[in-house]
Amino acid sequence: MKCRKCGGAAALELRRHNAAFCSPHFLEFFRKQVAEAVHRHHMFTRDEQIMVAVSGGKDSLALWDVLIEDGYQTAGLYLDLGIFDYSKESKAKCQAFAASRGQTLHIERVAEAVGAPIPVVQQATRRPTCSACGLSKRYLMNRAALQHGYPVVATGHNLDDEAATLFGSVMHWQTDALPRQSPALASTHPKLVRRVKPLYRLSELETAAFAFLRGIDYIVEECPFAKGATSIAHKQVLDRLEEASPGSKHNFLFGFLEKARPAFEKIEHVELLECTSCGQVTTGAICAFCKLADLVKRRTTG
Ligand code: Q46
Ligand code: ZN
Ligand code: ZN
Repeated sequence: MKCRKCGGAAALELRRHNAAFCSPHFLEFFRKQVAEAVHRHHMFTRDEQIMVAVSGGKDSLALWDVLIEDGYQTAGLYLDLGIFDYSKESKAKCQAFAASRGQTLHIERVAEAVGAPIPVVQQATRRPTCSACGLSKRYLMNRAALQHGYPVVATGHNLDDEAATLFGSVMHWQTDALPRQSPALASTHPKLVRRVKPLYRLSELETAAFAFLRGIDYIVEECPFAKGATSIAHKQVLDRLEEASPGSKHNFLFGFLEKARPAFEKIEHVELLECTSCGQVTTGAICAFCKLADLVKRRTTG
């Protein structure tokens, strides 16, 4: 197989693009896809400070690497979920990455904000671990960005993640989730920062290859709670489709973004209020995060 660009020996075949690249041209392809995402969705400018949410995994560290190399002003945000050794190791990877590139890494401890680490939160609430975890992550990302003055948070969600989330929302016809499925969510309130996903055009395999070729030291193990998550089952279904017909994930996600999403967008108009307890944006009187923290407090003390 030959590189599409230079005709040299290809290191990687991208079936959905019907192309193969040598290592340098794959890195170039990857960076161009990120630049295209940033440009197309007006994600951020070179004058803005970008907060990159990093988990220590390949996707978020690959994203941070691309943005640093491209000359953007960035800082990392690591959310310490308190999930046993997984959190310790992933934090160490983020700290080492930030130090090696001379970048600032902000760290937020979930245990401090919610009152307990995620495994204890799960026991206290008896709800699926990922639901309390996801809620806490979204809340703390926004709060940290506001506190430190970043107008935008970038996350490492890739094409596989986005296609799986869309699949889950469609499976259950969560029509309120569909308009929020987007590579870039604008700020709709002074206390909500923009949220962007510059890797949405790149597959998990491609980010893994990029991280490997760039020599990024990331945590390979997944969060121990990921195993039972339904999103994994959705990913497996899509993997089988992709295997049989390369480009399926891309067509599913991009077709939705271009053709279907606008229809759902129109029906979403919710009034945004400020939580009477913490001041963050919510649709009720007390935000879901404060309710969670209150529940954890009641169930873990007393
Ligand atoms: S960290 Fe949290 Fe994920 Fe672990 S508990 Fe679930 S949501 S799987 S991306
Ligand atoms: Zn080449
Ligand atoms: Zn609140």
